Amino acid sequence: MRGGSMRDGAGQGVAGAAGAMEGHSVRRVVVVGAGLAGLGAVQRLCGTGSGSVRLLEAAARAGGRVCTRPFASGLAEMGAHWIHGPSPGNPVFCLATHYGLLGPEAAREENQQAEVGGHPPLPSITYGSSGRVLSPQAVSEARDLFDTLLASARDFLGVEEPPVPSVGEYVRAEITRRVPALGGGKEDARRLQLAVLAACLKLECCISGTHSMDLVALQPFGEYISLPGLDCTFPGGYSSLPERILSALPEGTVLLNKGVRTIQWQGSFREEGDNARDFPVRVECEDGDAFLADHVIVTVPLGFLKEHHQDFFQPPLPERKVEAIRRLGFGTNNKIFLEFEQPFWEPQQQLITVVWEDESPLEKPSTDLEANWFKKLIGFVVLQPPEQYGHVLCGFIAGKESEYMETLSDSEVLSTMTHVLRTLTGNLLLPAPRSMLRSRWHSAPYTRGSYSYVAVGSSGDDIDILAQPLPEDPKDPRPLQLLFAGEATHRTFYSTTHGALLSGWREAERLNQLFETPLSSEVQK
Ligand code: 6YU
Repeated sequence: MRGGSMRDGAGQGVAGAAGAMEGHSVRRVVVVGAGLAGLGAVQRLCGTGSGSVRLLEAAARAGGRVCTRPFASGLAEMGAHWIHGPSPGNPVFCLATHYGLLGPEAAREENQQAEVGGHPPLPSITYGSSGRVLSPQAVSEARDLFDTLLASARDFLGVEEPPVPSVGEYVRAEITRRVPALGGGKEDARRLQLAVLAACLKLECCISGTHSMDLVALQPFGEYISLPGLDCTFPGGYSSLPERILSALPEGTVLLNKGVRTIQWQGSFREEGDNARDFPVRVECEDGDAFLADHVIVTVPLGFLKEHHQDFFQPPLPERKVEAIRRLGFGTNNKIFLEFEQPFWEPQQQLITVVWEDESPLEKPSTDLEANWFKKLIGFVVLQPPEQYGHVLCGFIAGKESEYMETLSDSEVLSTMTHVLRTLTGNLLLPAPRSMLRSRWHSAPYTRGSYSYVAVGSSGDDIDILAQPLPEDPKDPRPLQLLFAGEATHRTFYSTTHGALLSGWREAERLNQLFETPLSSEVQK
């Protein structure tokens, strides 16, 4: 696979991080994907000035699953919402603080030290499907039980033979054991407790980004680490972080609307008119442009890899990596923003949760998506303060029901949401929301879902296999041709922005270490 005519890119001399250093001895790096992993990688590579870097992004904007849009009188986070665990161990928190992007609340010591295990306590109200507000005591009793069961599901890490394969099966078995005692033995109270537990499982589906907790592996569940700190948001939008990183990069480093079609590796590619050097990797874009490189950091989402890995890499990835891609989970969690003329909630309420009172975690959920998709909605976060956002609720919905919602029109979603809220509040005259905006991460062609989880049949080892650079042979004379970053490659922080950022830094550091050694004669020939 020698030769090949370059219309653009490397053939023109790579600008960017070390454009001035461009020459035969400079390593060329291409990064694919401008989410936090890709931007983090480029940030670290540019910092050293030891190679030339290009970042290729398919979309018309950087940020990936960090995506802030204007909505109502404020902003809507279509993707990442909170910094999970904003404390000194969280690089997103540290970077955002360094750039001055967070509000004064987030900076408070008490905020950073709070241990909430990923479930920050917010003042909430729970509506039942019979159109009434449910007793806070009954709700919190069931939630406390669920939290206890979920915490115990984390104790199977390292256990050779867990009792059941999935978190869902484990939790249900534990609930079944406790059924006689639920609700103090009273039938109505027991039914309500079961309905709240069913709602807790749906919330956990949103957190894990999965259709069902029956798909989430029990044994490695405890490997995910929750950092201390009360989750916080970005007053100027989450996108202020990628934008800030982007603005500090040398001009010309990032190319938007540059979808990559294939990555050829283990090759020997030369630029037209330059026989002095060949490159092992050739990155071909959808528009026909091509970039030659010594190293490519691939940060495309696991959802994209699941769908395209076969054609995306030539030669195909080794079987071990293909199996890891297949086994790891990547599900959908979407948001539905609703703007109201006037709030129907009290000013102090920050969370509105929903319980379908006839449901039980011990019964099979309905598979009739058309009739029941909206029952997967867990409830709403109230965007605050109203002076900044307007009267806006942000609903969350995961799984196949969420994917089905993506196929509906805006007006269908809006009218269903209106119907749901009228049912829950018991107010059949509740005015319809004034406007609506929702995410559609499953349909997004360069994402194909929301974030990763460790699925039944996979383990943290699969995450490490996914992260392993290629070629696998450490003695290969042309090492680190393909490197892999992105949230799904972080063993303990997968599914988060800090996991994504750290993974990008990790791969940049891997290259920076290599760059400290001189180019081998093999590469220079
Ligand atoms: C967090 C949160 N959060 C809600 C929702 C979503 C996510 N996350 P990117 O996709 O960003 O970048 C890849 C780029 O590659 C992209 O720009 C593509 O266009 C591009 N690309 C693809 N193909 C290409 C091609 N062929 N050529 C060129 N370019 C190509 N995280 O910390 N706080 O509140 C949320 C939330 C609706 C969708 C989230 C949250 C996840 C993060 O958004 C996500 O991990 C990172 O942004 C990914 O960055 P990246 O660079 O890797 O990819 C036990 C246990 C439980 C485990 N879970 C607990 C944590 C729960 C996670 N939180 C979720 C909650 C919300 C609300």
